[in-house]
Amino acid sequence: MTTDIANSPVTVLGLGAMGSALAAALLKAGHPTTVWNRSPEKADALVADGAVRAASVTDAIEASPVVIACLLDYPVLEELIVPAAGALTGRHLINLTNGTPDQARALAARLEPRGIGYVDGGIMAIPSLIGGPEAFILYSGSRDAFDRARPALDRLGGAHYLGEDAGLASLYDLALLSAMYGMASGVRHAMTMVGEERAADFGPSYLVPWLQAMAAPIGQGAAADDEGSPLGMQAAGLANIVAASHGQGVPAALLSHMLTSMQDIVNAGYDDLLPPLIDQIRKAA
Ligand code: FVH
Repeated sequence: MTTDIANSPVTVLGLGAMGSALAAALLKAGHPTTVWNRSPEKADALVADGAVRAASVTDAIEASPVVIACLLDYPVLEELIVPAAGALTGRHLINLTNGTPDQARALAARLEPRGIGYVDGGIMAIPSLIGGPEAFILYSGSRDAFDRARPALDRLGGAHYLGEDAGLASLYDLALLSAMYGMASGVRHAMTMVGEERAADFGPSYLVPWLQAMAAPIGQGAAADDEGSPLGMQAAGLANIVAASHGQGVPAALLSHMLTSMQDIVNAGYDDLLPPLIDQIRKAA
């Protein structure tokens, strides 16, 4: 199928929290939208807004040149689309289901010989942000499929194409999520240190502005912790955080681990934290 797909039909497979948000954004932008979900009642609100409910995965695929899948995981995705691969031939599959780089590459290798343009995507947003300025989505895989689907993908959030390697979007997605979980664990630790009664003020007044300020240098190519902050000074400060955490009755396992590795790095005479830290993490793995 080689039609120009600007404002053309799009199918969404999977209407969980995220798939429903994607379909709603496409409908709002005026794309004729066909939807399919295992539990069909999840399509009710979208159908009321103009979506077409398909009776089967194959019917859903056949309705549109671009098929967006947003399911729980790869086993579910494969269980649904592999039997319907014949219908997918000549169409473009944009897979926004979370998975690993290897899963994405393996699926691309299975589908591409069948004439299916495969693009893997990593959604960097929560459902309520889809279609808004804060949402962005990473894509990699078939450039042709990405270009053809682009008008629809632009409706979902900023579209960033990373290259023909189908695993790259997943790699970046999971790396970004790992940073988010690292930050979340630090936030929980900080909140526990100050205690429940102070957390309501501490969070918005101090923690959020502090994290925003510390993120800014990363955007300029520097690690948040390297500018004007010698490692020896940081190691001493980290030891104080560990001691204060213990003083507050808060276990500091993660920080103790960081302190040990930072002290090792200082003792070894490094003045740049990142390369030896990456080496240490790789060795531990
Ligand atoms: N929600 C989020 O904030 C994140 C943001 C970043 C990207 N993730 C990924 O998006 C995928 C879908 O996430 P979701 O939030 O829509 O997840 P659920 O609401 O749990 O919906 C899951 C859908 O998968 C369907 N499903 C599950 N098992 C099966 C199965 N055996 N056969 C067919 N479909 C299945 C489920 O159907 P139903 O339960 O409604 O019948 C939903 O459509 C995910 O990869 C996130 O990591 C979201």
